[in-house]
Parts: sequence; structure tokens; C-alpha cells
Amino acid sequence: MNQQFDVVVIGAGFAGLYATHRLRDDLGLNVLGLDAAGGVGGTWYWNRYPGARCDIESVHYSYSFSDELQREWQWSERYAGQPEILRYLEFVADKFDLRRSFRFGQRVTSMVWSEADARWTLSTDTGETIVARFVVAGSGNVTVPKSQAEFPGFERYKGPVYFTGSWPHEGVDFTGKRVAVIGTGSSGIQLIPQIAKQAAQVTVFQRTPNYAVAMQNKKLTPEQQQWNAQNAQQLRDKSRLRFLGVPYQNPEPSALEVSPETRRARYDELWERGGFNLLVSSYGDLLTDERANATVAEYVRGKIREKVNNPSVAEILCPTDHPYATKRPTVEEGYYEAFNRENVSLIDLRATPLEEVTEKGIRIGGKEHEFDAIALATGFDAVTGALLALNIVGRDGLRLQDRWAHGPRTYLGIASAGFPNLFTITGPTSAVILYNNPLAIEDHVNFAVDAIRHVLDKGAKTFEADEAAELAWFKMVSDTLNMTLFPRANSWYMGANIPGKPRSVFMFAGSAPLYREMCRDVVDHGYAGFSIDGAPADRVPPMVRIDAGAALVVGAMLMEEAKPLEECSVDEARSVVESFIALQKPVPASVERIETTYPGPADSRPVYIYRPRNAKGPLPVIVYLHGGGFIAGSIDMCAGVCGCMADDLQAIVVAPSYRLAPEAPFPAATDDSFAALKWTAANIARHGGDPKRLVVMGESAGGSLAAVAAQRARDEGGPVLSGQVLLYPTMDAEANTRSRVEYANGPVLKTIAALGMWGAYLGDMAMAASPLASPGRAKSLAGLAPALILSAECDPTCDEGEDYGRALQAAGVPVRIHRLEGLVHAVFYMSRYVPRAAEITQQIAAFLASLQVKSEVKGKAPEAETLV
Ligand code: N01
Repeated sequence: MNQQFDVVVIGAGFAGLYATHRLRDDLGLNVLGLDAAGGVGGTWYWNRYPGARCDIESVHYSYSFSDELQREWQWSERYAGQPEILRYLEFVADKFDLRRSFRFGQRVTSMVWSEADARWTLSTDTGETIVARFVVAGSGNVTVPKSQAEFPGFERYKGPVYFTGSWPHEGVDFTGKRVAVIGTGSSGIQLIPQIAKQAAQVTVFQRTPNYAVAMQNKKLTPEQQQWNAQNAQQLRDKSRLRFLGVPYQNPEPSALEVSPETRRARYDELWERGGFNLLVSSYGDLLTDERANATVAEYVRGKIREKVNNPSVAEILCPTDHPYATKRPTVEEGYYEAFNRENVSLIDLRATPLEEVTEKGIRIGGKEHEFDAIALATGFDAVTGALLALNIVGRDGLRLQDRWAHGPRTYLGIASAGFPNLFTITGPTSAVILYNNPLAIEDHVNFAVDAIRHVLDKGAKTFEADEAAELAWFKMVSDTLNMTLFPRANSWYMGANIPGKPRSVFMFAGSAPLYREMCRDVVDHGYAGFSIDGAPADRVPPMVRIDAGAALVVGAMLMEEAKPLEECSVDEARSVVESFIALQKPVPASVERIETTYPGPADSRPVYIYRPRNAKGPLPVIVYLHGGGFIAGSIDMCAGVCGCMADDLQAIVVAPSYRLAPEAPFPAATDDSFAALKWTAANIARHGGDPKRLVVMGESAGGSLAAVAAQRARDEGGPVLSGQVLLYPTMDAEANTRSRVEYANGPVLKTIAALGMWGAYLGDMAMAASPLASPGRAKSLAGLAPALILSAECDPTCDEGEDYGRALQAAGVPVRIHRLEGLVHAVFYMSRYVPRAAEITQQIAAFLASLQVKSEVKGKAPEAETLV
């Protein structure tokens, strides 16, 4: 029998079947699939307990790679049961003739990397040894059942014990039996009502109650089936852009911004829709804000109390120790009603801990309860269990168990440093946990297949995650996770369900669309973060370096499916930019806004003056020029940031409007903003400002306008400025910088979009030669006001601002350049969701202090630094 393969695929579930199909049929490789089970199906082969059913709607919980398959296969129910999902996977295996590539009933017992020939050697429990260049592990995330050894004395129990995760194929007849069920997670919640219909007595041992939502399952009509088949691709495309990978409607921003009545009506409507609709389509802050989460948690508890007749039983079933959905929220059919039956009783293990398992049953509270059978729905050694069980030994004898002793370390969840040519499909820290499995699997398999093709095309031998990339990935994933409520629960998501297992980071809590963008970015940067044949890897790409808060905002933006800026009309671009209002903290009540006008060269223009109500003046003054690419943005759009700056810095912030292109092209914006600066200098004393402590500031395109205004103040007779603050400014239409290339695709601003806006502003690109458009081209930069340049690392404009700062320094201007590591364009406007946006105000506070123009600043600012 041939024992040399290009690729060994482990597992014959969704992942293994698709990987085998792609590697064998698309790449033409010699592939062997191995599975310990007697057939295909993966988790659906083993989990045959009564009631086993998927919690994602069937039409979404299926492959998307084949149109033909999507047309041919019809699901009979909204949520398919285990037998039907297994039939589906068998159908797929037959349709694509996959069984011939598999050996069933063979469990991989070890995998050892040989450096000399760059091959993996796999051993199986049937004594076989197989050699392969690549291994694709599709061993699953909830595969290895938890050990029963957690229960003292279990080995003494004489009756039958059934694990939900390896249920007897022939089924179990519980008629007339007294049955104990331990565990009330997804499996237990499905199993209990089914057994209750048959058994004489069911005793449920509950340690932690769960939030179970009505499934609202039903048979699909022929019309629905036909519609699903006809619209399959559209449904799948939409799914890929949504939280959890289901094409449900996007949520409203916040549960806290609506009245209790509105909220309740929304929850009611989504409850009726069933399943994950409640989580996906209600409010965007349920998983990040405890108070928002409390509203839905109380709603679900209310439903439990409605369903369970006995109020004290209902209270035991009501979860209170973790926020809603921080453990996988379960879906139920008749679970709560089961507790209204005479033959079902509930034991609260928190109140009465399980003492031991005896020969005949279970002892709690000093009393032995006898059972004819015990069903364990106690869950799995999830995410890492199946991979560690493979006993993988990588480069230089490194054992995966040792490498992951304190928690998994991976890059993108698909590879781990020291283990070349091993792809872990939907591995730890990938997006799978909060995503629809088949789609997550397809994405990951496609990544692995493309990487293998890349290696083979290059004639290379090895593909391996770089340790530095892993570290960057780990930081971003753990920071993101820590911005959510997930760490508040002791769940398998956190590795907290197994005694002794390190509590760590197992899940990517951004969103699947963001994760996909990150993977795409890695590929677009030539597999940055991976080393091929040991060549040093390029540093990790932009999306992986992104700050966690910014990552969550970018993920939410991707799910909004907004039209890319570069494809927008002027009006569309304006409404995209205005939408940033929602991302800012609001103007604090401690700040008043005066709305007035200033005389611009063409017309009288609105200007807002923000003044801290109780500050003792005269106060320093900041003239703030908003961004928006010269074609968009407004003084209303920047209200939150201006109001907060006034409060944080105890300064007066003046936000003038200026004319926008293309209606009023260059130099209208610079003429207006310079006029506003002069008007402020002449008039601000009336409002409590100190014109001798005047700073001009601008964000993005406003940064360019601020730099030009500072030059005109020097050249055109004042006013005298104390300083200039340029926040990730776009400085020159023709700048040819590294960051414009490296960050060409965003994350927030794309180079092509910035260029489009420059074009609209300048009208004629030849205008770029004017220093009024490109301040870096001024004859001299000497004698300008001291400058603070704040650049964002993950931003095409990063370098042009810094380059201008260095040119100012060379001309003898005191300058501080501060790079906002991991932050993105427009982050100042994301202050509500990106805590690190506060770094901008802190830097400005330190800058003002260095200029000695500072008031009593609220909060802690970095020490004032001497400017270079
Ligand atoms: O496992 P779980 P599961 N003493 O870990 C309890 C997928 N799935 O098999 O919470 C007493 O969720 C434990 O209590 P606690 C899905 O992703 C999907 O149900 O640790 N009790 C908990 O109540 C799911 O999340 C579907 O305090 C003990 C239960 O056992 C994942 O698989 C269906 C205990 C385990 O819950 C796992 O679900 C089934 C102990 N020593 C599974 N140890 C659908 O698609 C554990 N427990 C619908």
C-alpha cells in the first residue's frame, strides 16, 4: 500500500472532505485522508444523541463552494437534525468521490517532522506509518469529550454511561429507566427534553444555567426550498459579511440608546424569528457593554420564568453568573417546558455539589440517588484537545504540547512556529467560534490550499509561521478579546471548562469579515509573517498590527457593507464621512457651544466655538480644521471630538467651516481656513480665549490646511501662532511614500480614495506644485510655529506627515513627531469605541505644556517633552 503522500488530511468532517476535494481535484496532489471514525461526518458522525441538531439554519450551515451541490441538496427543516446533516456529508462525499481517498477507522497517534527530508511521518493506531510533505488537520474544535475522571468514583458505577459526543449508533432505549443527565450546555439542552419523553425519571444535574433561546424550528416548504436553491450564492455571499456568518439583518448600534419599550419590542420580534437572530440582529454592544448585555440577559430570564411553572425551579434555571452569549448561547426546543413534567427534576450543583459517583448512582448532599443510566453532556476538551491528541513533534523535537503548555500560539490560527507544513483548519484563535463552521472551514481550507500551491510553484519545501508574527497575532487577538465580555465566563471559549487547562486565548473575537481581510492582507503581502524555506518572513502586514479597538470598528464597518469611498459619488462620500459622528463620544455637558459666523473671502461662514463652562479664562485656543478629503466633512461631523478636546484640554476649540470641492476647488478651502484663523485671533478674547496662545490644528485634509495656514500666518502678517498640530495629515497629492504603498488598501482610507479626493480638490493636478496645496513645497519652512505631528501607523498618510515633520526640523522648527502605533486613519473620530484615541488628546496636552500654553488639563497627560 502506498505510504508516501503529498498531503495527509486528518478528519472526514466538513474540513477534511473539502480539503481533500480541493487538494486532490484542484491541485492534482496525491492526498490521503484519515479518520478514526467508521465513515465520513466528523462531529456529525459521533454526536448521535437524541435531539442533536445544528444551531445554525441548515441553508446556511452547508458548503458554498459548489453551485451544483447547492441546487441539488434540499434541507427538509429550518434547523437540520444530526441524521440529515450526516446524510448531507455522505452525499457530498459521494458526489465528489471522496471516500476513495480516505482510510477510516485509523486514528493518528503521532506526527513527527523530519528536518532532513522536510516530511511529516504519521503513525496510526493500526500500526501504519505514513509519510507526507504537508498535513492538513481538520480534526475539529469540539471532538475530544471531557474526561469522566472529573467525577470522583465514576469508575465504580455499574450502569451504562453515555457520552453525547460518542453516542451509540444503534440508539438507546430509556423506556422505564431512571436517568441522570449531567451538563446543561448545547448538548444537554437538546438531549434532556428528548429523554424526558421516554424515561421513567430524568434527573438533571446543572452546574451553570445557560441562556437558551427558542429555536422556532419548522419544516421547509417546497417553495422555500426552491427559493433557497435559486438564491444560494447570494445568501452565502451575504453570510460571509455578517456576524456569525448568517445573513441576518445588522444590529442597531446600542441597546442603551433606545427606550425600554423599543428594546423590548425588538427583542420580542427577534425572539419570534428564533435562534441567533436575537444575538445577531438586536444591538451591536451586547458583547462589549455589560449594561447593554444586562438588558438582553434579563429578557431571556423573563422568558424562562414564563415557561417554567415552578418559580423556584425557574430561578435555578436562570443564568446570572455570566453575561448573555459569553458562553455559546444555546437554542432549545421544549427544554424549559421539560421541567414542567412530573418525571423531570433539577439538581442545582452550585447549591448541592456532587460528592461522588457510586456503584448505583450519584451522591449529593449526603444522599445517594440511584440511576439506571448516566448521560454525560459535559462537553469537550475544545479547540486544542484534538490537535494535542495527535502528539505532534515539530522541528528540533519540539512537542506541540510543550509549545502550547500555556495556551495555543498560532499565526492566524492556521499555523504554529516550529511546525512547518502543518495547517490547522479553524485552529485556535481563528475566527471559527463566532462564525458559521462550513464557511469558516472553506475560508481556511482555501488559505491552506493557496499556500501549498504557492510553496509548490516556488519549488520550495517548507512553509512555516514566524514566531514574531505569532506574537503580533496573539497580542492583537488577546487585546481584541479583552475588549469584549467573553473573558467574563468560564466557558470552553476561554479554555476554562477543563480543570488544569490554561485559561487563555482560543478565539478571535473580531468578526469573520475582519479576519478574512487580515488573511487577505497576509496573502497580498506575499504571505507576510510566514517564512518559506527558512527565508526570514516579512514583518506582519498592516491588518495584523491594528489596534484592538480599531479592529472592532473596522470589523463593524466591513459588516455595514458601505460602498468603498473610491467608488462613491461626492454626495455618497459626504454621507460616509458624516457617519463618523456616531463613532465619537458626544460633546460633554460641561462644554458650551457658541454658533456664530466668520467673514470668509467668498461668504460669511458658520463657525462653532466650544468653551468649557466653568474654566477660568483666558484660555488657550485651538482652531480645528476638520478632515474629509477636501470634499466632505463638516463642523457638525467633528462636534464630538471638538467638544471633548475643549473639555480634556480646558481650551477653547474653534471649528470653522470651509468651502468644499469640487463645488469650490483649490484654493477655496485654504483661503477660508486662513481667514478663520485670522478672525479667531482678532475675536476670541470676547469668548474668553487668549489670542496669544493660539494653536492651529487639522485632521487629515484639515492637517494640510492647518500647515498651510501656519505658513500663511508667517508670510502674510500674522497672527502669531504658538503651535500647529497636524493629525495624520495628507500633505501632498503626489507624495510617493512607503506607507501609501504598504497601506494602499486601508484599513480605513485607501490610497486610491485619497488620490481621488486630491483630484477633486485640485481640479488640475499641476496645482500640486503650489505650496498652498502642498505645504512641504514651500521655499522655506524656517520660522514656522512649533509643530506636533501625529501619524497613524496603519494609514497610507503615515509617512507624508512624518516627512513634513522632519523637513520642519531640518529648517530649525521645534517639532515632536509621534506615531500612533497600530492606529488607523480617522481614529480621532472613533473615540467612543477606540480607547487609544485618547492618546491623541494626551499628546496634544503634553505639546501645549511644552509650549507653556496649557490650562489645567483634566486627566493624566504625558509629561511635557522638550521639542527637538
Ligand atoms: O458542552 P458545553 P456541549 N460537573 O461545554 C457541564 C457545540 N454544540 O457539548 O457550564 C458538573 O457547552 C457544564 O457546566 P459548566 C457548541 O459549540 C452545538 O453542550 O462548566 N457539570 C455545562 O453545563 C457547544 O458550545 C450544538 O458549569 C459539568 C455542560 O456540562 C459545544 O458543542 C449541539 C462538569 C457542558 O457544556 C459544546 O457543547 C451540541 C462537571 N465536572 C454541541 N463539567 C448545536 O449546534 C462540565 N459540566 C445545537
